[in-house]
Amino acid sequence: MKSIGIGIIGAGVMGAEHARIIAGEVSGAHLAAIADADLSRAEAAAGGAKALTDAEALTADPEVEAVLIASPDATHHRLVLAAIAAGKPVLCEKPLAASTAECLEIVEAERRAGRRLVQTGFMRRFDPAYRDMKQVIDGKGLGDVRILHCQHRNAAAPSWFTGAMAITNSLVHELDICRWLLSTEYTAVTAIPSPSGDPALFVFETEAGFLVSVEIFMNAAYGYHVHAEAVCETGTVSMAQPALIRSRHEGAEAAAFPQNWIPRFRDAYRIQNQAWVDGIRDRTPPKDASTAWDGLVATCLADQIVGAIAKRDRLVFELPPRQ
Ligand code: ISE
Repeated sequence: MKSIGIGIIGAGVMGAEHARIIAGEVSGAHLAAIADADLSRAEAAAGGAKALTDAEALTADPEVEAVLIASPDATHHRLVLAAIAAGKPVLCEKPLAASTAECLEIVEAERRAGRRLVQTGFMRRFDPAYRDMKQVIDGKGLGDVRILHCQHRNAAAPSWFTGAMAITNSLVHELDICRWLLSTEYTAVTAIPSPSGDPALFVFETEAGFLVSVEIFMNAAYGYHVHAEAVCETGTVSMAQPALIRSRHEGAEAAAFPQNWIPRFRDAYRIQNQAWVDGIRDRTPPKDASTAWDGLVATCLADQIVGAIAKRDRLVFELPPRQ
């Protein structure tokens, strides 16, 4: 079967990482082109592929059979719609779009196209640690889940990060992964920012009755650290610590934390991208992948949390009718 030509939009940190993965670590596909407003950045990530400045031209290029979007959040809506209009499968980095209304337009456009074209890049669903936890939870050997505790810490928020982005750009991962991990929907949240706003604590209620606690800490200083522990009826299951190696020296043990999420989720990105490519080749999207609807749910809940966080009251979520 012939190799699928992938076009990547955005050559920043994530776009360059996706280019590296598609070119070197994914079978059945190759990097056909990469576009970025900054041509030198696109060229640096392109290897031998085409480098462009025009995202629309990339999507229209006949050698580009599928599009991977890793450009700034605000551009996702327009670029996903363009890929759907061109009939090309699209993997869009989270968030799917900046508002619920924009996500609804995408869900509707995909419905009109008559086939699954959109995958939202919630890569944690492909992370081996989350997948192993889900297997234990679904196996019911520990009984039902009572509480899921999650920590999501970044070493330092980028300079362009706004307060709301702790929710729309970081908390969205927890919004997606916890409903996937626990196979339930959120019903309500109580959000409690610390006096300086960072970290913030969120306690979610779910349809199944489980509680989910989430700490979002954008400036945790010591490194990047994501952790989850499910407390079940007869035991707990949690992730091992995120460092890849552990060293012992002079009576002490040490394990280094990564500075950002890329080393921690390197396997997840590779497995996600391979599953996306395999799904295009088999015309069967990967079973666990986050759909356009899942992208909408995350953005819709995030929007409501941003609107309510200052009030500290319990917020009951509302979702548009499922399409
Ligand atoms: C970043 O944009 C990501 O997507 C990371 O996975 C997340 O952990 C981080 O908090 C976000 O800012």
